[in-house]
Amino acid sequence: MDYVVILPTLNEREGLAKTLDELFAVGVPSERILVVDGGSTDGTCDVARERGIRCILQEGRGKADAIKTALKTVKADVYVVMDADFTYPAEHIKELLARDCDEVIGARRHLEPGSQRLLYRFGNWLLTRWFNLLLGTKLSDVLSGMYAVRREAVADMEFSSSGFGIESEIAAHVASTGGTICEVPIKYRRRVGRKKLSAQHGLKIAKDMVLLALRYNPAFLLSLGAALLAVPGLLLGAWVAYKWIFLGVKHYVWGIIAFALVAGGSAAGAVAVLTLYLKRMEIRVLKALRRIGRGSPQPQ
Ligand SMILES: Nc1nc2c(ncn2[C@@H]2O[C@H](COP(=O)(O)OP(=O)(O)O)[C@@H](O)[C@H]2O)c(=O)[nH]1
Ligand SMILES: [Mg+2]
Repeated sequence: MDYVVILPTLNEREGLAKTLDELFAVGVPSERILVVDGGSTDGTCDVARERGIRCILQEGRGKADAIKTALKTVKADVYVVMDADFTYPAEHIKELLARDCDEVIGARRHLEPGSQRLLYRFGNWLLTRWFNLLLGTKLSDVLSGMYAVRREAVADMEFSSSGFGIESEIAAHVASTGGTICEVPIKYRRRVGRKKLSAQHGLKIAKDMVLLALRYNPAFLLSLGAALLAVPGLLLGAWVAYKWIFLGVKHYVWGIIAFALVAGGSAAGAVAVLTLYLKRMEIRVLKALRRIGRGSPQPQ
C-alpha cells in the first residue's frame, strides 16, 4: 500500500530517535517516513537525517500547520500521522492500514502507568464527548495523535485549526463529507522528553470544536438555537393566552415578545432543516465526484 508516515516534531530529539528506530524495527522503510519540524533548536532534524530520513521545516506555526505542510509536500494514498515522542507504538501501523475506512484512529485504550495524567485523561474524555455532541459522531478518542487518513478524504479540506486542534478538524471534515471513521484500540506509552500540550490548549480545542460544528454541522447548533428561542417563547405565549382568556388581562408587550421568540425559533429551525438537506446534497455530490475521480462506474 502507498502510505507515508508523518512525524511532527518540536524539540523531540530523544523521542524521535526512539520512534524512528522502532519504525524501522516494524519494517517501515526510510523513504516512507517524513519528519516535519517546527523549528527545533535541539538538533531534531539531524536525528532524522543521520538515519537517511527526510526532514523538512514546516510552514507557519504549530502542529496543525506542520500536518498541513506535510500533506502538501508528499503524495501518498494514505497518510499515517503519529507523534514523535515514542508514546504511540509503531506496531499498530499495520492495524491502521488494514482497516477499510477513510480515517482510522488509534484509540488509546491500554495506557501505560504514568502515560497520561488524570487531568489530561479527563480532558481528553470530555473533549471527545463534546466533539461527538457537536458533530454527531460516536468516537472514543478523537484527539489521538496516531491515525491514518486517506488522501482522497482530505484532498478538498480547507484547514482552519491551529495548533493541537488538527485531529478534530480532520475527523470533522471526514465525518461531515460522508467519509467513514473507524477506531482501532492501541497502547499508549509514557512520553520521552517534554510535553508541548498544556491544559490551556484543551480550552482552545473545545472552542475550536464549536467553530468546526458551525462549519461542518451547522444543523446541530441551529436546532439548539431554535429550541432555546422557541421553547421559552411557547411557554410565555401560553401564559399570556391563559391570562387573556381566563382572567381577561392583556399583556401586549409579553405577547409580542413571545411571538418574536417563537418566530425567531421557527426561522432558525427552518434554516436547520435546510442545512441538513444541503449537507446531504454535498455528501452525494462529493461521493459522485470521488467515484468519477477513481473512474469507477456509477451505481445503478
Ligand atoms: N512540527 C511541529 N511539531 C509539533 C509542534 N508542537 C508539538 N509538536 C509535535 O507534535 C507531537 C505532539 O506533541 P505533544 O507535546 O506530545 O502533545 P500531545 O501528544 O498532544 O500531548 C510531538 O511529536 C511534538 O514534537 C509544532 O509547533 N510544530
Ligand atoms: Mg504526545
